Amino acid sequence: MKPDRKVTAGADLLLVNSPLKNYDLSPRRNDFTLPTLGLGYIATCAEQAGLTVDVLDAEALGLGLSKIAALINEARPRWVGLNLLAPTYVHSVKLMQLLDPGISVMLGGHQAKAMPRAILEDVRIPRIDALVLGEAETRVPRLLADLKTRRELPAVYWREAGRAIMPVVRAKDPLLLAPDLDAMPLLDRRFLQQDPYMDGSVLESAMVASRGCPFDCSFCGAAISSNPDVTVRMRRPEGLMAEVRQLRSLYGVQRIRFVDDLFLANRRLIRTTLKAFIDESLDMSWDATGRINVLASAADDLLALMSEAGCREVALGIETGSDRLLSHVDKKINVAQVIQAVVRLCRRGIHVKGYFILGLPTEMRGEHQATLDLIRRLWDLTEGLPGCFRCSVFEYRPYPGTPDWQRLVGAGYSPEAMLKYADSLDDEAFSADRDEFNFSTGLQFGEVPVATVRQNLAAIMREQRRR
Ligand code: B12
Ligand code: SF4
Repeated sequence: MKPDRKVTAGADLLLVNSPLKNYDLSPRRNDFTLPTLGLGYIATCAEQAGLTVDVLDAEALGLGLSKIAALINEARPRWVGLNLLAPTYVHSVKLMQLLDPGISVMLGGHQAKAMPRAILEDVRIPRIDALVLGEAETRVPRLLADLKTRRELPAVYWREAGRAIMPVVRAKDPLLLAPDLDAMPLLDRRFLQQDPYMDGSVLESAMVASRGCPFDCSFCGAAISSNPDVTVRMRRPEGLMAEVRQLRSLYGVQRIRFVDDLFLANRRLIRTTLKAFIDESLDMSWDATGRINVLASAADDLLALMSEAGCREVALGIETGSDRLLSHVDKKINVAQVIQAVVRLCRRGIHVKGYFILGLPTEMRGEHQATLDLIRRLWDLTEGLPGCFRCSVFEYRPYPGTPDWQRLVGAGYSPEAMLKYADSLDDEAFSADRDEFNFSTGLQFGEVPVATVRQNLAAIMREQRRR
């Protein structure tokens, strides 16, 4: 815990990020996780509305369930709010069973949005006073102020007398579902456990520059077809720069990590934003996510502008080395574009982190090998360039609320089996910093057996580490 932070007693709302594992049973091996920005934003907005709020990031703190429950019950907030994600759901359920029955329970996050009815009908959960779908900053303060408003608020459900109550309420005010990012207060970092964070000798903070994604990648919980309520919004450069300046002046932050899906994909706003960075002359660097299709064909002067504006590393979803699979997952890119984008960025001195998925549904052996080959090829092609290429490889896991989910259910996979996780590898490739991604459903979705997927994943990450 930050040394000066204790869980606030008697708060209106205590937001809890459930841990990925029950750390009562074995200690956490990571010492860093990105901050829970979503919970931080809800807390910032609720506090501004005059409520007392706290955030307990149990993953960052490596807390086990009994310890979390003890902290909550001792602090006795009026409400507890839990951020449900597929792999942490089971822990959240256990946690709710340990809570003092006098504490009201609010649920939200991607899993709550993906399967609200199943959650409301999950008899293992003792009580659900509000389940909020989607971005919650504007609705949570209203719920806390007066529970009766849950009948008037759009996309808020609950359980009453053992029954799921899911009224259809039209959003009279569109901001209730998609808050105006430029009108929102700047994120109060006191609510974040490990942010700013000292990465080696550089003080780093995470930021969100946009929300929503117009793409429809089949494995992704942010895909547009699964989130028809989400409008794509990019923060205006003035607001972004105000936050950057604040991070610089309050904490001395030297590097920003934009964690949103598409910081560099918005062709309309990106130039103005980059120019704002340059005009501020803040002497800060930043990392961001981008899209291959945009960066492969971007004008040279845009790449030059990125570099001048302090861009250090771009994270790109490459996913696979097979054009057929790229098309199957609806990635809207091809391997030639991947190579073009990576080489162009590295030539400019911008590092690239490529995300890859092994074991995607329908992946054939040759396609699996093509992904491993593409990683090695990108290492070779960028050897000696001013920017470096590195890979971050994951085993495929299907999540509810993704376009893949229905396809897989239709293909005969059971939802229960797809949501059952076990730790997967005991390998140095997964030591400490990647432990949070080291779990698996154990299900085979392509031609390559799961054991081989895991072996190859560990081997390529070991190779990456040695480089
Ligand atoms: C940055 C990020 C991370 C960061 C930070 C995670 C965090 N705890 O916030 C890191 C790298 C640590 C991470 C880890 C994981 N992530 Co992640 N992550 C993201 C990413 C790219 C952006 C999240 C973000 O900050 N969005 C901006 C904020 C403002 O939005 P938000 O977090 O969604 O929060 C809003 C609403 O969801 C809602 N809300 C959220 N929580 C709550 C709680 C309550 C009570 C209420 C009322 C509302 C509410 O209100 C918030 C404000 O508007 C998303 C993709 C995406 N576009 O969402 C994936 C995503 C959320 N991650 C995902 C997953 C699976 C994980 C991991 C489980 C990965 C893993 N290990 O396999 C872990 C979980 C770690 C943990 N428990 O902390 C999935 C979730 C799918 C699902 N159905 O569960 C997503 C959608 C990506 C995907 N694969 O499709 N992640
Ligand atoms: S993987 Fe990236 S581009 Fe694709 S839908 Fe998800 S956030 Fe959008």
